Amino acid sequence: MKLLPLTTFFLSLLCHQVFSQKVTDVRLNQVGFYPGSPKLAVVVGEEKGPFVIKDLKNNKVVYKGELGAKRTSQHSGKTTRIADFSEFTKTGKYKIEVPSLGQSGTFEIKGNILKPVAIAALKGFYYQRASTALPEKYAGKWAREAGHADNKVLIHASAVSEARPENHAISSTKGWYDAGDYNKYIVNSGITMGTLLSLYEDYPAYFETFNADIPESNDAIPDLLDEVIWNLRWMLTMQDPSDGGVYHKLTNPQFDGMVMPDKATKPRYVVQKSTAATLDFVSVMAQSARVFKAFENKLPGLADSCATAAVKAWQWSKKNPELIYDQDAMNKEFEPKIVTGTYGDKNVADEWIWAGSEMYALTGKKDYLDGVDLQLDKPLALPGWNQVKTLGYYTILRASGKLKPEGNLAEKITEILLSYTNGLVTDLEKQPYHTAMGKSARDYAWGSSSVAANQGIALLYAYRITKRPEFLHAAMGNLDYLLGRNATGYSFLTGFGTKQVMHPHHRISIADGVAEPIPGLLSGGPNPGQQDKCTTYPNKFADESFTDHDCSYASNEIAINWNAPMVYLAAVVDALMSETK
Ligand code: 9MR
Ligand code: 9MR
Repeated sequence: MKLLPLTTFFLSLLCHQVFSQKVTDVRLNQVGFYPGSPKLAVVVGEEKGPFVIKDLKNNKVVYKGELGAKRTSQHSGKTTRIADFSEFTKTGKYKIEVPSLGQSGTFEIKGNILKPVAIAALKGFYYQRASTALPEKYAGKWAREAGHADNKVLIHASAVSEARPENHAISSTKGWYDAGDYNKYIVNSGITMGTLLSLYEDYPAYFETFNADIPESNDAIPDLLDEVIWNLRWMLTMQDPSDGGVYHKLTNPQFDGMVMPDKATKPRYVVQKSTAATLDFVSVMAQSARVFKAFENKLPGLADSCATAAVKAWQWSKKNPELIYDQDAMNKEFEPKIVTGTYGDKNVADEWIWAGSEMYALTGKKDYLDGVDLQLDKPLALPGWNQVKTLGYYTILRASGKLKPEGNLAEKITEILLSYTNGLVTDLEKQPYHTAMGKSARDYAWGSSSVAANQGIALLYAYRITKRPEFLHAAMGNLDYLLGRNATGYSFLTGFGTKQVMHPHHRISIADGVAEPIPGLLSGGPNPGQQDKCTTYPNKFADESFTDHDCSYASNEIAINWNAPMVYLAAVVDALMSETK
């Protein structure tokens, strides 16, 4: 008799554990779907179904379906089956249940369902702003003091020029913190800005009514561009006025501790100039010059300043066509030694393609492409901080109507793009999560979430050109991946989903004393490299190698170059799905 309560206790503990583990075995986009979205959930394990959808209002079954055929993951060998409920279009809040197995997180079906996702992901950049306080009015419980004024940044010994000797102080305020750390890196700003500016150029109308509730929200410039300007102003300060070259980064010698920005007060430096940084700068300035021309009366002179900066940086690059940032070599020669993120790109052929394309699109002068190998005989390369040629391709495609490039340049680029995206949409019905993301184990590199998002963008360009629905649907599938339809069961965007990332490697989220991390930040995602050596990874399967622990900078950091394609993907899917509603 006496033992009974204890047995019951253990039994209920056991049940609870089994139940809470199984809950996550029914996986789907934990935010939800447009009425017209394809709607898939993935059931992990040997369970054969059927599945039901229950209305959260009254727990009544509103839809019944059968699970699809068995699929086997190429990464873990695990079994999955698809629950396809695309034909269910009724707005409301629901969960999926596989009676003998468990339930999914909750989700919603409604118009504009992903707009809050796009807005939060853009607002994530606001939370990354350096050199400013974030008042409660905009930052809510994540309000914080100003950090990193960066108005007295020192010239590192590697970066001296005649007018700027060692330890000379320059002002290099504003910009976004790169990631979980507080440094500001030009190379990574390059792709980030390129992605956000392209989003504006591709879908300007959508941003007329897109309010991220930032201090500039009422200023008659789209919030997307207001946010971009915060980093643009910083980037402009990173050019040495004497020769047009651009410093590779602005950084502490060593990473700060896990403290709030206002407590991180160690000296900061700009280090040597590099061709990768300078060409990325050219691209961003040329694209900004184009975009801000239309806002001349609100931002007098900005477009011209950007154009001038772009030309000067281009000229420097012509004189220094391959000056690689080699941090180890630099540290052998100069003090203090710099050990923060390197972004040490050893091949700048792709930076030349991007910069040449942006200058061409800005000026209409084809000579900017002369002498640049456009690599038209090579396959598409997915954009990443060290691979930017495709950003140039996107710009040529966008500008081709206006500029009419000679020969068949736009046709050729279209061919390269479609050959890549046709590959992405092939054999989806064999994939364990029915996503383009993860077909190849190589997709799971450091920052794999940005691979999913950038594949999504490529698919959206392909959709724009061909109007073939499978491209749009595969882009949406990758968005579903990011929001929970994946082998970890997590939604990778902080603040969203029933199984949220709570402990990103992000100094502000760690140090601010608020339980929830800063919202709208995209976690890096699975990375079997496990370079952080955290001991909390569940296993080494490529698609599961993720740990929601703040030790994990290799799988659970956040970064601006990952957030930008998230903004793009969510915003464009919302723009397109709201049109078709
Ligand atoms: O916090 C740093 C993170 O932003 C970087 O991505 C990562 C890799 O460069 O490094 C992190 O800093 C760690 C450092 O490399 C080693 N010591 C512990 C630091 C904090 O975890
Ligand atoms: O995103 C970068 C990844 O591709 C590299 O493999 C990794 C190691 O060099 O660095 C990542 O970038 C980090 C940067 O160096 C410092 N800030 C945090 C970035 C994201 O982890």
